[in-house]
Amino acid sequence: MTKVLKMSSSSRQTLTREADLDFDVGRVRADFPILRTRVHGHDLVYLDNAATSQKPRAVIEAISRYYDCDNANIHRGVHYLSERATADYESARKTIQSFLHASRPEEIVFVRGTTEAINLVAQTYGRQHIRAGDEVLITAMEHHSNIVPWQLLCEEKGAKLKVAPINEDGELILEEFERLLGPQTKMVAVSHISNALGTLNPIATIIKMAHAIGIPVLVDGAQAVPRMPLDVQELDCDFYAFSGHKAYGPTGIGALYGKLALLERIPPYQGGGDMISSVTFEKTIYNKVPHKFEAGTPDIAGAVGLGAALEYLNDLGMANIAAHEHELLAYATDVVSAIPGVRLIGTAKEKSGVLSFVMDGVHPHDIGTILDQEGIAIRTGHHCAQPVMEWFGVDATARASFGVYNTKQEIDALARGVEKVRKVFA
Ligand code: C6P
Repeated sequence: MTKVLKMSSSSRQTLTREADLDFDVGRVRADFPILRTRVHGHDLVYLDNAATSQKPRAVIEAISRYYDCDNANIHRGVHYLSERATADYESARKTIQSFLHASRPEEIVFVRGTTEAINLVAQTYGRQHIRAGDEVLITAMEHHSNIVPWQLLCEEKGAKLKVAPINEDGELILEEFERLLGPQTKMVAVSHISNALGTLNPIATIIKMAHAIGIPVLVDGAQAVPRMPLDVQELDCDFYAFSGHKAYGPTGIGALYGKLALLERIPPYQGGGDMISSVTFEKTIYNKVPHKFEAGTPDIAGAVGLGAALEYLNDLGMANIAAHEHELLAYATDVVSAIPGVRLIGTAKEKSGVLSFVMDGVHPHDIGTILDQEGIAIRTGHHCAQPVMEWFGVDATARASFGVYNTKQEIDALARGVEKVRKVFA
């Protein structure tokens, strides 16, 4: 049941129009010191970008420069370093704003990553708006981070988690999704790109459908931010969550975009320093958005590193990155699916960045271990998306995921490795 990935002619035309044909992967690779690592006597082939991506020198140096020259706590001191650190942190917020095309920096809340962003929305907007009998609508391909926070909320409130089904290619069945939207639905939460299947969801259509009956939409953008141009205003999503570490930035930092009017109406997530404007034992007045959601000393160096990562991606051009990864995925789909005994898991027409597969008679962990001996890093397991694994009738898959620095030669190495696995288990 393998299929060759296709891209709609309109998306392909857009990418071709905007992509710069000079995208030079050799130059990009030179920006990533870790790619020179040798693994078990082989050049590293890093194909685990959906788990976390490697960091360009620009990011490593920005973090190091921050600690060398600017380190202090932010929003608190009047001294020189504190002002510099505050300026660095707020400038990173502006970089994220412009990367996502949000209308104002106040719409960007720093969080630890996608997981924290979704929990923040569930525990603030969700607790404020969802009551017994209400419904939260997600899809069957969500990551646990976009399932469990809603389950926790539904348990607390006596609400129901509804799951829109997918077809055998791993595509959302839009008519079913629309049928499940109803007067009880109070929130929709959907991944932009599935980490387990690579499916690129029709987010703009989903948002229009939900908004037609006044329901807000949270988009889990963990896999989309590093892979495609984004415009949250054009999408008109209410919340957009992502992690820095998948977008070539550091771990421990990410961002939540929220429409300003929504963020202003919802209560804080955590209490502590910096999220207040005044405190007495009787009453606390909260700080303004976005600081209301950023209690305690944040990951300042992380924010600086994330800002540097998004600037780096902007310099490469997101349309170039999307076109490059599309080419890699199409090539990998062809060569890996041609190997006897391989079955792709996730064959949506619109896909990005991720090739998940299983092999007859071989556990995915064995595929990963044999590939590691060849210097090839992939992820094996359920990818924190157990319900979608169950839907496909597998416990786990082997998953190669691509990034800006990957090449067709590396995919050839992957194919040779998979061929070797097949022979070992023949
Ligand atoms: N997926 C993967 O290997 P955090 O851990 O908060 O940075 O991101 C969570 C998350 C949420 N949504 C999607 C679609 C994701 O892919 C992830 C992280 C990694 O696929 C680690 S499980």
